[in-house]
Amino acid sequence: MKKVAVTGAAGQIAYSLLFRIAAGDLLGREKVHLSLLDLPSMRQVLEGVRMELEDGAYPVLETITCSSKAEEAFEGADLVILLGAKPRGPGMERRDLLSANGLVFVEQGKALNRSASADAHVLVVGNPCNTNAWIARYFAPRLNPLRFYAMTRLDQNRAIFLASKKAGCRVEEVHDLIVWGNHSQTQVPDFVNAKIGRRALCEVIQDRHWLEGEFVSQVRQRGAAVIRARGKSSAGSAAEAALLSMRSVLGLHDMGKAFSLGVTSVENPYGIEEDLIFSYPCRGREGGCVDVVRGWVLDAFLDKEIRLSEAELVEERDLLLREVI
Ligand code: NAX
Repeated sequence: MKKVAVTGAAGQIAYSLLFRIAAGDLLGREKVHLSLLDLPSMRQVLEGVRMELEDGAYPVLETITCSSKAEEAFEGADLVILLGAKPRGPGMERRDLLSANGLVFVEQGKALNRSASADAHVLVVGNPCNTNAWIARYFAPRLNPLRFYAMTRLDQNRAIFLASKKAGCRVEEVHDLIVWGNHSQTQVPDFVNAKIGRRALCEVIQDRHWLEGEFVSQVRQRGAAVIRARGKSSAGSAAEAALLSMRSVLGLHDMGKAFSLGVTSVENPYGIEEDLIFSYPCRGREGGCVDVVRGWVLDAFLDKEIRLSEAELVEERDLLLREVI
């Protein structure tokens, strides 16, 4: 049995994610203990979520616990999915959001350090997810630093869909289309190393102007477009991406294939600052964890964009070091 702790469990991504975990979409037939964490003000909503999970009568769902205390919720957790974060309020600048969530992730990092399994895999979804993952890792030195991840899989999936639509092919024919860098407006969808079937994506979609312009910008803007259309941010697609990220990390999905994930890269082959949680082409490793895929070509366009994303992450980290930590 695995204990899966989910924060922000009364929120909208959780409402798409928890029932799928209970149905076995994360761990197959392995039994699950779901540990749900949200703020004290959400206790009643969380209780309703628990009731609905019970009403699903899911065979793999062994136990459900609800808490508003992080240390209690993370106790012995094997897998941790951090959805809970402060949303950006009216008039709030990105730096205010960074500081507000910085404080949340300092506390959650400390709580993970005190009570989670030392081998836990920790996936951060709550934004700004790369820097939040960096803080949680910083304050949880007892845990394996290579098992802190930031979710960029939704960006990858958005890029795959868009490229397949343009090329007129099926989504599963698109390979190695990953996203580099920060989960933000500086993220870099990599059309240079991507393939469609056995051919380079750039051979199939020869319109370089579209790739560098509209393609990159549509992937970056897709989250905002969903908010404009739905009045709420992506939830179903985010839950799918969270499941895929965890399954890939555990070696249950995409073995041998490249996927996007924000990770700490030791002996980084691309010259990115190693301390950052940066999205790379990753590959699952037998027994869990991931390796950064080596040998990808960064042409002048990619290199320039990737350095901008790196600079943004350095700035976010340094702001936190100055103002929060
Ligand atoms: P919701 O506002 O629906 O839910 C967030 C939940 O977190 C709320 O129930 C809130 O009470 C709880 N919460 C806040 N602070 C908490 C804390 N300190 N401890 C425990 N719980 C806490 O947001 P939702 O739509 O579910 O999105 C969750 C997060 O995912 C947001 O930060 C959002 O920006 C981020 N996203 C990240 C994506 C990614 O690709 N990395 C894409 C989807 C999403 O935008």
